[in-house]
Amino acid sequence: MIKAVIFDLDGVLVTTDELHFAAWKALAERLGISGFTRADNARQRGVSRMASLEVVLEKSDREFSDKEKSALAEEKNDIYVKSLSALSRADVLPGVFEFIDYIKSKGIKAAVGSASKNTPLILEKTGLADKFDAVSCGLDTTRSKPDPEVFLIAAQKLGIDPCGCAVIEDSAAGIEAAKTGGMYAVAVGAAEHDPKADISIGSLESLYKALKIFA
Ligand code: B16
Ligand code: MG
Repeated sequence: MIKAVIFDLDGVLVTTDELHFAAWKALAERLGISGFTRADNARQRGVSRMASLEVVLEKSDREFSDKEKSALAEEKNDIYVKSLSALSRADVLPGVFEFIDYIKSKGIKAAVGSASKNTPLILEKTGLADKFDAVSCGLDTTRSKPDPEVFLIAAQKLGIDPCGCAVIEDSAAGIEAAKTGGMYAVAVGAAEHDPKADISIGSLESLYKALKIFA
């Protein structure tokens, strides 16, 4: 029986996936890397900042030292964080507040499981901060998705066994992490049709509407 839902952040709760794309694209252009596309960005979903940087740098014909890579990751994060200044409740994806209230009315707990180190800032700016029983993010982890660590920490903070948790994810890395962690995996958005997911649906809003039919 599902006792908790662990929500991914970027691309599931909030539209920040688009802001990540814009910031990486700006960095790529600054480095003279042309042709950084949405297909490249799809490989950055759910994975850490440094792993995302590698996706950009593999399109370059020069090598970068570890020190240069750290500076580039920081440069991208500065661009990204600046773009978060305009973030508000309007950037929360459709159906999110309703879905969280719905599961809570059924006694099911809600947590966040995100690779992003900017999770606290994003939750605060979007009015989502007080909606969760636990938050696990890139600030808590040493390994990133597809390692299950971020979801296992969320389950631990909730005090619920992994097998009682359902993860909602928009990335292949996140779906794999949920399954490796022994959790139920729901694929939405960009991860729709992921063969590793237990169920797959276009959006959280569609999932909420489907649940309400049987409520
Ligand atoms: P940051 P999620 C992930 O968030 C993003 O999908 C991924 O593109 C990003 O690289 C990662 O967070 C790290 O984010 O640079 O803000 O620490 O989808 O796991 O909520
Ligand atoms: Mg995501």
